[in-house]
Amino acid sequence: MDWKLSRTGRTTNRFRPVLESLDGRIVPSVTWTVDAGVLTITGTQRADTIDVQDDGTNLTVTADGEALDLSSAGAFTDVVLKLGAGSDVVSYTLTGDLTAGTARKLDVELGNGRDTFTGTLNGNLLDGASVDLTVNGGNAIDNLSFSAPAANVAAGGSLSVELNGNNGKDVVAATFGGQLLGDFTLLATGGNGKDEVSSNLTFDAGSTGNVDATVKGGNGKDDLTLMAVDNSGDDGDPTTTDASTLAALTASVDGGNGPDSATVSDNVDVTAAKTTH
Ligand SMILES: [Ca+2]
Ligand SMILES: [Ca+2]
Ligand SMILES: [Ca+2]
Repeated sequence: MDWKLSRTGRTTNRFRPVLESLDGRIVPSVTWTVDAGVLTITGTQRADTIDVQDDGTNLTVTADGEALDLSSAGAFTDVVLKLGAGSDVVSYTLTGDLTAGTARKLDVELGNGRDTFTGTLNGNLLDGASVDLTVNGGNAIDNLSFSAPAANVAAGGSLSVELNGNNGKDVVAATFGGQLLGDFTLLATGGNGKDEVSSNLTFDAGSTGNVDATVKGGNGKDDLTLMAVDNSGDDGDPTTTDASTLAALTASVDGGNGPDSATVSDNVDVTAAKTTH
């Protein structure tokens, strides 16, 4: 650049910096507190987007695209997310193996509004590690999903997932696949309204743990699925039928009130629903 031109062109400085005052900020933002080991993240009455990334040791929380600075939060064991009204979007992703002995507890209250929750385990639960996830959709049409397509649960570990659509026409879906040496508990409910609740579970060869899976439609005409594929005893020979090596497998579908339909595997008990195997 010609500096002489710059000097003479002062009044048309094209690099003028622009500063925006935050004093007049109208939109309230997500806040957090830590009390007695519980990190509570509170959303606004508008649409919030909260993403929780869990590398198996540490959590990184992003709210509306901005990372929350939790450096002063100290130690916490439980995370509570309260989203309030608005169409909120919440995601939790385990990106690595959950460290042995770690207890991860998340409680997500999506509140009013059409909300979306996506839970994903892309890692295993190592010895004695546990994930305890509870999601309530609250009122309105909610979409709740949990997916752990290849997540082994080691000895002494546990995976507990509760997804409640609550009021409104909800879509609730849970998927698990992996070798289970510990405990697996699932409760997926539609609540009031015409809901679609599905669960597809596969327990890989060598699984010796406990399975307790329940799908409930609640009021309204619901479309329910619970497939519990028990490959625990698979010896690799497709011509033989292998006995389960799971310590226990309890799986049930309860349609509740309304003309419900259930698609289930043979090991699922069905109450109050037209059943398709
Ligand atoms: Ca909100
Ligand atoms: Ca809701
Ligand atoms: Ca519902």
